Amino acid sequence: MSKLDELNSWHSDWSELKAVVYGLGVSGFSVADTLNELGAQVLVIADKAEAEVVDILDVLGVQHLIGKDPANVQERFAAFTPDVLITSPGIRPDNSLIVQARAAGIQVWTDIDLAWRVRDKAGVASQWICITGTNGKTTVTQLVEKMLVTAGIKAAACGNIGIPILDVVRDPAGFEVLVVELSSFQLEYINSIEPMASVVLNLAQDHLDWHGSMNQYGLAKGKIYNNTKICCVYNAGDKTTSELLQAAVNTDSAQAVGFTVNTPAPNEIGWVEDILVDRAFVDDPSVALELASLSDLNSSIVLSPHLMSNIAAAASLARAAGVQPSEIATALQQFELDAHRIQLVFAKDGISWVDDSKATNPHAAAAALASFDSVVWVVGGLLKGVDISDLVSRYASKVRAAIVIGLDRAPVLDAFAKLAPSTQVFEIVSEPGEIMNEVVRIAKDVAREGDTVLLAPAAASMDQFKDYAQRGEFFATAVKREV
Ligand code: UMA
Repeated sequence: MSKLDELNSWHSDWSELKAVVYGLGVSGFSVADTLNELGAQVLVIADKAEAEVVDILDVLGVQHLIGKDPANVQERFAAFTPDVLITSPGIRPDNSLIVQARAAGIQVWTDIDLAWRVRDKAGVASQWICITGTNGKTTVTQLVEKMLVTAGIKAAACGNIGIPILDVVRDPAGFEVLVVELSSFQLEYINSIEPMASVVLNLAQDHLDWHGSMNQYGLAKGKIYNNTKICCVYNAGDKTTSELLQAAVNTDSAQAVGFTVNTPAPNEIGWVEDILVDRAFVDDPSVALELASLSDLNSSIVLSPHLMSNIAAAASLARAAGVQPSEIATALQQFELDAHRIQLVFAKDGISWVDDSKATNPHAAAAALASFDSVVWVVGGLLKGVDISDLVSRYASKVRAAIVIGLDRAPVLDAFAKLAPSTQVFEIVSEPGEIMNEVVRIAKDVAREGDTVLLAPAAASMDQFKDYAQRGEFFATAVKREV
C-alpha cells in the first residue's frame, strides 16, 4: 500500500505527504491552504499570482515559486521529491511540469480528488451529486441544491460553479450532500471519486483547444459516471450521453434514468405538456407521478426548451437523493435564474433586449436562438477552436442582422459571407470600452417591432472583457443608456 492510499480521511496523518500545488488561482489557493491545515509539506508553483494571495502564503509559512522560469521550476520540483502534484484545472495536460510529474510516476490530482479524500471533515463523509455537460451545468447544480435544501437536506453547491470544493468541505456548517459542478478540465484529471448520482447533461463542441479533439473532450466528460453508486442520469434526447454511460466502469449498482423535454418513457423523467412527470422513481412504471408544473416557475423566468430540460435533469438527481414531489414543486416556485442566462434586460417599442452572455459556445447560443422568432444577433469573442458555421447556417433564416464582436471575427464574418450572404452583417472594431455602445446603436437602428436583440456570442469573453458577466453588464448598461 502506498503512502497516498492511506490518506483517505481528513483525520489521516498527512504530515509525511509532500505535495506540489500547481497554479494559484481560486482552486490552487484552497488546495495549498487545506494541505497546510492538514500539516502536509507543501510547495506552491505558479506562473503568476495575485500579490495578496502570495502574502497570505508567506503568513502561513507555505513555500512558493511564482513566475515564469521553466528551468528553475523543473529543478525545484524534482528537488522537492513530491508524492503528488495537485494542479489547477485550467492547466493543460501537455504542460511541461505535468508531463515531468507523470514521467516520474508522480500522481496528478486536482482539488476534486483531494476533496474526495477529506470529505469527512465535519464527521460523516458527505455524499456527492456530480454534474457536467457542455451547457446547463450551473443552472442544474443550483436547481438540485435548491431541491435538496427544500427537502431539509444539508446541501451545498460547489466546484466549477465558482466555489472551490475544499472551501465547502472545510465549512464548519458540515454538509450531508455536495452538489458538485465539474468541468471537462476537472474530469480530465479525475482519479477516483464515487458519486451518489451523476449526469452528463449534453455534449457539443467546446474547449477543443484545451482537450485537442472532440473525442478527448467527450471521454473526459464521460468519466463522471465511473463508480456512481445510486443513479446515473443521461439525456434521452442526446444519445452521446447514454453512450458515455454505457462506456463507464463500475456502475452496476446504479439505476439509469433518462431525462427529456418530451413525454417520458418508463425509467425517464420528462414533460407531458406543462406537467413534469416521473416514470423512473415509481414502483409501477405504468404510473406517471406528477412532480411539478410550469406554472410553479417564477413569472420573471423566460421559458425555453433547454430550461425545461435542465429542470427534468435536476429533478432526476433530486429524486435519486429521495426528494419528494411537493418539495420539487416548492423549490421551483422559489428558484431564480442567475443573471446573463437569457435574461430580459429591457423592452421598448415591441423590441426585447436579451442578455445571454453565458452562451460561451455554439450549443448554448443555439438554445437561445431557438427561443426567439426574429433576432438581431450579437455574436463573437474567443472561439476556443470551435467551428461556428453550422450555427450560422442553421439559424440564418431568423437572423435579421448579425453584429460581430470579438477578436476571432474573421471566421464569423466568413461563415456569414459563405452561408448567409443576404444577412446584414456589421463588424465592430471599437476599443473594448466602446464595443457595447456601438453594438446597441447599430441594433437600435436595424431592429423592428417583434424582434429580439440577442447577446448570445457563442464564444468566450476574455479577449475583450473580464468575463461573461462583465460582457453582459456592459450590454445591459448600454441598452439602458442608448435605447
Ligand atoms: N496557471 C499557471 N500556468 C498556466 C495556467 C495557469 O501557473 O499555464 C496558474 C496561475 O497561477 C493562475 C491559476 O493557475 O492564476 C489559474 O488556475 P485556473 O485557470 O485553473 O483557475 P482557478 O482560479 O483555480 O479556477 C478554477 C476554474 N477555472 C478553470 O477551470 C479555468 C473555475 O472555473 C472554478 O470555478 C474554480 O476553479 C473553482 O473550482 C471557471 C471556468 O471558467 C468558472 N471554468 C471553465 C468553464 O466553465 O467553461 C472550465
